[in-house]
Amino acid sequence: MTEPQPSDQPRVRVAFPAPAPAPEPGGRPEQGPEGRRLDGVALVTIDRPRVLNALDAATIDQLAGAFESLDADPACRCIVLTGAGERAFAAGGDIREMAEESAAGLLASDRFARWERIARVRTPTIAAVRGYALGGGCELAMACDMIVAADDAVFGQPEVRLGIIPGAGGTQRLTRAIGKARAMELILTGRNLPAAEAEVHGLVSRLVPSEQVLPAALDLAERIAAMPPLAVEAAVEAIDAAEELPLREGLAFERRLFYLLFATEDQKEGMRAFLEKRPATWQGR
Ligand code: CO8
Repeated sequence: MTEPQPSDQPRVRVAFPAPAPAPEPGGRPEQGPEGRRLDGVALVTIDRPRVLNALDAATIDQLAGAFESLDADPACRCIVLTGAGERAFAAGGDIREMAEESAAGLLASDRFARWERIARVRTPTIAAVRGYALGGGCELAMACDMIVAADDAVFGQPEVRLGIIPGAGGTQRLTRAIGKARAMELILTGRNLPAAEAEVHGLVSRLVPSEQVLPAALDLAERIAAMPPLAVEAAVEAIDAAEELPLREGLAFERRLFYLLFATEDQKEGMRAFLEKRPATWQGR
């Protein structure tokens, strides 16, 4: 059995700018400091592979801190979140830690406030999922804006098997992503959802061979990071609003953001560059 990890030990690694993936197939982005870096892209890694990257309170705190610092840095245009090792993105909340919790303790510590800090960042986020994304791990992936999944990824909300229900958004985000009937079946039985099924039902944006998941997520992030930042931010805001607003209000919100972008230099530059048949240079203004 793994020894409990001291709570002051780092559980999250941040690389910004992220190293480019090694050129050979399946290479991980681990080459030396002289290697190419991806402009505007951050790579955040949950680093507890011995317990399949289980999410204890210290890990979530460190993740929230890392996401907020990157979000506050205008040079960071896209964040990729992944799990260390090949077996898991994250196998859920840390059951060893949770086993000792009480209702009063959870209420008093408002345990999920730190999870909300992760979902609230405005910089686009991509979960690169290899292996298990269960319980809190599935909820964390769904809190990201996009999920790139390996063909060996396994999603699921198995909480019912522990006598609880999802608490970090699983009943809400999974239902919105794959529909009520499927979410009911998965959450009430704790059945796992293999990657191929997750793709068919729209939970993941892209499915790739397992060794390609990080390169594919970093490539997607690099392409997003190269776009005009204010337009990207407005698009994320408008798409997020689609989950919360009635259609009429969502359309009105989208229209306002559309009009607002005509007050940016990037809109002038983007359209001028198109007409002059040259690449645009974005200012983020
Ligand atoms: N928490 C703590 N430790 C874990 C977790 C976890 N969620 N998952 C795996 N581990 C540990 C195992 O205990 C084991 O450690 P050790 O070597 O010390 O025994 C190590 O990781 C390797 O795991 P296994 O030996 O079990 O590996 P297998 O390949 O046999 O099985 C599974 C892999 C199927 C993923 C299995 O580990 C498993 O079922 N894990 C638990 C999955 C689960 O139930 N997740 C949901 C947890 S509840 C939740 O997420 C609610 C979140 C709410 C947020 C918190 C608010 C308080």
